[in-house]
Amino acid sequence: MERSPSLSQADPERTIEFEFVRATENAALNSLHWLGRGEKELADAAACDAIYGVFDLVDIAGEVVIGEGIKDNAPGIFLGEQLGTWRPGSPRFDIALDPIDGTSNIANGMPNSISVMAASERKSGDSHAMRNIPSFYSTKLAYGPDVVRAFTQGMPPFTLDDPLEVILGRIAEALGKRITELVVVTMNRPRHAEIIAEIRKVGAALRLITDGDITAAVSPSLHDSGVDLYYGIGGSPEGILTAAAMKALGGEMLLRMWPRDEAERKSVVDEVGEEELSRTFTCADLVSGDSALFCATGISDSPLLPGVRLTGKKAITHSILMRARSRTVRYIRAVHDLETKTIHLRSARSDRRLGA
Ligand code: VTB
Repeated sequence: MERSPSLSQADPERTIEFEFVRATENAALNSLHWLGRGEKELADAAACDAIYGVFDLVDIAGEVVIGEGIKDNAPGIFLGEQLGTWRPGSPRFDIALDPIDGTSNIANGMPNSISVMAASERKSGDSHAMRNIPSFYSTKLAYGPDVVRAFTQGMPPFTLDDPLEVILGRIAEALGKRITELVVVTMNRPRHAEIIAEIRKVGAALRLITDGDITAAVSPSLHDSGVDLYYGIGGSPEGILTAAAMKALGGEMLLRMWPRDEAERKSVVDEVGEEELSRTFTCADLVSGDSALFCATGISDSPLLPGVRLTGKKAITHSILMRARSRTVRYIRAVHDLETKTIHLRSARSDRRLGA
């Protein structure tokens, strides 16, 4: 009798997803030493080393389609790099990653840094499942599933060009709140001066953060985050990672490229054309297909996840792991025994023993 393929063959995401948690856990554990030491590049390098180290031992054929480095001008895992062993028969994944979102935060010992990865399975013949947005920054507006539901039930849609008063009015209507009860998060930046003034004028509460807009944009989609809307101009690659999470959480994000100056505007137009530049992308445009997994581990505390806790000879990590196909969201609290736990690093000849 011919046996049907096992679930892990038919849907390799189901088992491979746990390797992604190992990777972000190890990135968090390996970079923790750099918390508050003013060395953001060394923190980033430690996180990258751990991610490479995990995937050097995992049978996938992963291609980095959204990497870092270019944006931050830092050491990093770059676009086009391969992760995994690429052994024949290994499942093919497009990978987006930010080994540390919030490197300045970690360097300054501040909250809001996570290690984060997303992936999408690429079946043979498929083109890239994740879109690469060529501008350095994008405008992003992210809201949760209750607002999405209100739209499907007939609430008039809003666009990125609507005044914030209209947008906040609709969000409040969808959530059954008054505008004054809404909480909006944005990064504290001079480029947000107008947005900040407008939100205050309309009367919503504003939480200003220094960095890390993936956790900020995902938080309206989490019930207990206390955040109703994320709005602001932040990194474009971070937007793709956010989109993968949104697909699993049922929230939505509108994203439009925001060139910094005329020169960037021109280079974006040359690359993708005027129409793409002014287009508003939704999460389904940014991560197409039904396969998306998103995984993050807290390094320092954020609305999404607590940071790493060190308690004597143990380290406790908190991760979130989710898949768009099943929409299962797992919160994984892992207790690592520092006397036995080792981390495989690409750079080292032998595995790093954390407690040593
Ligand atoms: C943004 C944001 C990131 O860095 O890219 C930001 O998306 C950089 O903003 O989450 P500035 O150029 O204004 O400093 C993060 O906050 C962290 O990488």
